[in-house]
Amino acid sequence: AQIERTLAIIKPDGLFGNHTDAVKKIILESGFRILKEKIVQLDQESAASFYAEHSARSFFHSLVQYMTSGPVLVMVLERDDAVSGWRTLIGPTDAIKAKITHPQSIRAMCGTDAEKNCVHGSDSSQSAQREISFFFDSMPSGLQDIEHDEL
Ligand code: YYY
Ligand code: MG
Repeated sequence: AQIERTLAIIKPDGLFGNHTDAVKKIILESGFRILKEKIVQLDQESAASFYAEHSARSFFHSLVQYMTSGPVLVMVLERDDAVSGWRTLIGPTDAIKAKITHPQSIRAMCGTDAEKNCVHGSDSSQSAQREISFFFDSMPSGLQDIEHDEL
């Protein structure tokens, strides 16, 4: 096990559905530290850039519309094996399937379908570095920025 960081996002349906407190409770009870967090309203260009790897997919346009439909809460999480640990907690991409196969997962709890799945998690440590830098270096200001003390 090694200490690493990952990027978590509570997506617009998570914020609108008032799932923020429940998701944060799971994060903290699972031993993560939230190093940074901010609320961001993505525009079309930044949402498309964040999901650039999916730009050729049929769901891309709809995904960008959804991710810009309201604010998101972006967090840097730190823990042993943070990347795989957070992916395990959120569960499968499709929240409909998650409700059947991974009923305890966060996406089963607060997601709706394969698009409105409540939360994001980086899929590798390489992705985590890119995504953390995307939100906290190249896009420094959010609607609300909180820097927690790094002990
Ligand atoms: O990493 P993860 O979020 O679990 O799934 P990806 O395959 O990377 O897809 C990113 C994002 O795209 C997903 O969270 C919702 C959306 N999406 C979709 O709208 N419809 C699909 N069939 C697959 C993914
Ligand atoms: Mg992904």
